[in-house]
Amino acid sequence: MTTRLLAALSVVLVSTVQPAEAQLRAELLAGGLSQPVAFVQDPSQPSVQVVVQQGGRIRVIQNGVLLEQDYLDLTSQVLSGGEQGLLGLAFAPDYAASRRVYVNFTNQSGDTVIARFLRDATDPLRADPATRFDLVWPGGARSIRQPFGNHNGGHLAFGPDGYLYIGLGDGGSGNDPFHYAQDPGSLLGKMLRLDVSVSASHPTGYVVPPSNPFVGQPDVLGEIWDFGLRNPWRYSFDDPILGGTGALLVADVGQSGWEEVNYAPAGQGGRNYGWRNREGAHEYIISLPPYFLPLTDPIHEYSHAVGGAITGGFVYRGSALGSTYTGRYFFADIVSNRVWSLALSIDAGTGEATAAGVFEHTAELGSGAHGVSSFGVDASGELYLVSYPGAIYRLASDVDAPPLAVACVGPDPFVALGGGRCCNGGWLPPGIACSGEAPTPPPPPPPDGSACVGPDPFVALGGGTCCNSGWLPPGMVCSGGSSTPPPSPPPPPDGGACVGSDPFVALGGGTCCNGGWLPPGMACNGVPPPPPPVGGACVGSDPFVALGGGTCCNGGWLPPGIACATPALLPDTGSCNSLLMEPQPSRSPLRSVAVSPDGGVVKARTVTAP
Ligand SMILES: [Ca+2]
Repeated sequence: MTTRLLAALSVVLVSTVQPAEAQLRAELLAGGLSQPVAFVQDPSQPSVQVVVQQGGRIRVIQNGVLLEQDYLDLTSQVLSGGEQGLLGLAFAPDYAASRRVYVNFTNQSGDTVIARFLRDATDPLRADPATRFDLVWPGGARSIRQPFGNHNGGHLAFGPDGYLYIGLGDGGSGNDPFHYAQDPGSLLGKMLRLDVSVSASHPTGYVVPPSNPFVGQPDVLGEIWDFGLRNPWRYSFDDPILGGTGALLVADVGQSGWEEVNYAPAGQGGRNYGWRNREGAHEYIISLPPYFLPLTDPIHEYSHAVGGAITGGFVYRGSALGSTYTGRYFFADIVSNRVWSLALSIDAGTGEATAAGVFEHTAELGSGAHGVSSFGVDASGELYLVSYPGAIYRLASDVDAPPLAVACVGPDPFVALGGGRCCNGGWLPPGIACSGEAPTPPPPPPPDGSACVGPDPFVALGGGTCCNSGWLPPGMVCSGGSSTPPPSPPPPPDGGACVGSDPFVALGGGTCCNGGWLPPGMACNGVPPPPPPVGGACVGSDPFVALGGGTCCNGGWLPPGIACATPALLPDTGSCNSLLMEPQPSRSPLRSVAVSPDGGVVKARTVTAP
């Protein structure tokens, strides 16, 4: 079976069905952590991840082992507690070469710093604290003023476009009292997009990408990518390197009633996610207008009867959970200790998504669902839970993910081969595994009624094929589309036995010579053949049994009542073949004809092939 054929048989589906229950489990990767808030893959070393602790330490996990030595310790520079602290980290996409890593923390003044460090020049498991450079913001400050202690955002992530995305909360208090999230002159309550691939000596550490959506509008800060966020607590890109779409998903923590997930197709900025004019998809405080319309509603929201503060995760693009979970977005609520995933139904024309099939995983994840402050993804796309009480868990599948419950269209095309297998909506031939399962053995021969009756009549030609209760001669293909040729018999050994029965019996008997039959009278390797029996033996069984029994006469069968004439020598040339096999096209009658020595047909049998 060719790869091409298998590919043609495969059907790619987007799952909108709910996964079976109790499929996932949380495997402890590392414990002993203090208030972890992020788990980030080192892009230069697949076996290394770092864990961001809110108090200021950045830990190293190498090959699943938490190391003693920190990647970086910013404890003395961080104001931590409540929603403040060291909150986010992102490695530059070119980290292996540039050694650049970015962190987001609350400084001792309570303001937000985005600082760049370089990996140590000699130790790949450390950052060099002496290389700190704080990005310089419009107006010249090296930090972003936070009017209140809460709603600092804190996440950092590079997009597929190579730009650094910084999610900032509305500055705090409650209900965004200064309407910052709709203020075009404030960085607060926004998603920012920066190009940080500037030289080491660049005075601000970044430039505004000229393609940012509000560049050229004098009243709007060019750094702004999106408006209307309250406290974006974790966002991610559906990673194209792992097969994702590049979309941006932003979880935004709600105020009084609604937690929300926002979605934008790849490269689609300039959106207004609504806060504080809306909370979730609900009109909220409208005493001041939004900066611009339209407002973009979340693709998913849940009420405070369900949870109290959302933690955004990732679109799953790994393999350990099985294809059932591919493309599902995972998220959690750190207040109610719950974890869910949802399916994304993506419009092929617009790239916009709608959410469907929300499924809760809380019970099956056990303690892994407790206090999820963040999610992480490793180099293979596998998903991790960051549990704020102090542990990292890896998501795993409790059982092999079952095939999707999608029926196959049309009849099984492999019936003639013993029966195919319906796999995720497509037919597989016998013996081919479905979705990583062990191959199933071909089914047993078909039951009576479809099995072929009697022995293979084509043994002398190398062996026939049983096809839908009829025998086909060698070289003919059984209907059903298989191009697999029937097995051919092994060649006889030199000087070996001949295959099948003597085709020259009616002429008096051939000679088996080096694996082939010679007609009567021919010598094998100079050795004369034995003389034929006097009168000649008759071929096969008596065809006149039903009439009372025939007579064998000079090698042929005579019907009852006919006397055998004086024995005579058989002709020494075979103008008539003793046994005639007529290859026929498939679905045509096959005729096996025995011819008497004098040329008369004494027996004819028809086998019908379908
Ligand atoms: Ca919103």
